[in-house]
Amino acid sequence: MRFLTIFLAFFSTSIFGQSTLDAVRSKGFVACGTNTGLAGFSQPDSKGVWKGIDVDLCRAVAAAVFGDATKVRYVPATTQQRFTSLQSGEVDLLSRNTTWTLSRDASLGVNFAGVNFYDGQGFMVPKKLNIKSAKQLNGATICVQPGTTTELNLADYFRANRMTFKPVVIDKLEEVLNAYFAGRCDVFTTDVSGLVSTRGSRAPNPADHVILPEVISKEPLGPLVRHGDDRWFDIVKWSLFAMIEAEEMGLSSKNIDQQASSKDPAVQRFVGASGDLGKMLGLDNRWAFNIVKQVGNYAESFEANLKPLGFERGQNALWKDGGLLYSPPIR
Ligand SMILES: N[C@@H](CCC(=O)N[C@@H](CS)C(=O)NCC(=O)O)C(=O)O
Repeated sequence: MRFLTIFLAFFSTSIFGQSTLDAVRSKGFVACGTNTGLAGFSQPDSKGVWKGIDVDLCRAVAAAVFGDATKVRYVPATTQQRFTSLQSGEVDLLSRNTTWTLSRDASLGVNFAGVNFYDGQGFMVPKKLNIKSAKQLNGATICVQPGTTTELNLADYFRANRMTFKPVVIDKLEEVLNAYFAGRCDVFTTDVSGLVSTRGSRAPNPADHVILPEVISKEPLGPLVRHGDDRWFDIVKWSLFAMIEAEEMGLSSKNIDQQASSKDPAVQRFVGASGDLGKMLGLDNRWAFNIVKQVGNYAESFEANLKPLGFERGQNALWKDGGLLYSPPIR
């Protein structure tokens, strides 16, 4: 099955000649693979408008390609479906709290285009169990979704610490959460961001649940594209970098109009007033201006989507502020 989908993806991009950029242009929208609903990352609001930092990346790519961040069609996928959805060509990119690992990068026919959220795996437990450390979880019943790095790290962690656990593996997020909140498992484990997000947005009473201090893995989350189309890979990669670089340069949706006439050569290049950086990507020279004007810089996206859920910047601060976010030069 996996080979078939990689084979199909190869045919759809390489043999029939149409690049992803051409295909996206002719259909008039970016098909973006998202989560089925994870507050702060990708989730429709009460009016059905998709919101979140992963959604903002889809919007940034649409702003870069079309000069219009609204030209996105969102295609939700579960943990299990997400890679097939990209491999088969159903979506043009996947922007969905997905961890970059060697095995995914090398064996699924995909390329990770960067990291938009540095994370790690954690454990959430009901406060009333009075558990203070993951080391006390020996014998616990643990809810987890299949097809995730979570499932693999969980097994490693328990083995390394000579503990046992009973996995309760459930495909749909909704159902895993129902199982956990109904007490059918003692523990829910996923990326810490997923714990914070679901506790804040889905727990009947968020204060009844604690996230244990241990972070047992590295989960660099980011967008991915299919192998075999470097032009599209570059566009997605630099759309993310443009949001990070804009923050570093102090360019935001609020000031970019006035900065467009700046005499600073770096700003001139960024907004497309000088040079041909957009053209080099096969885009309009105002590609990055459009991203910042319509979507905002990384900090604006973080503040709008993650701050309200209680997230701090932490590792997701810019490198110059002690975090890990770093864009190569946009020049
Ligand atoms: N980052 C991990 C986990 C990502 C993941 O899918 N987490 C779950 C739990 S927060 C999720 O988003 N589920 C939503 C869904 O299946 O629709 C991975 O890439 O495997």
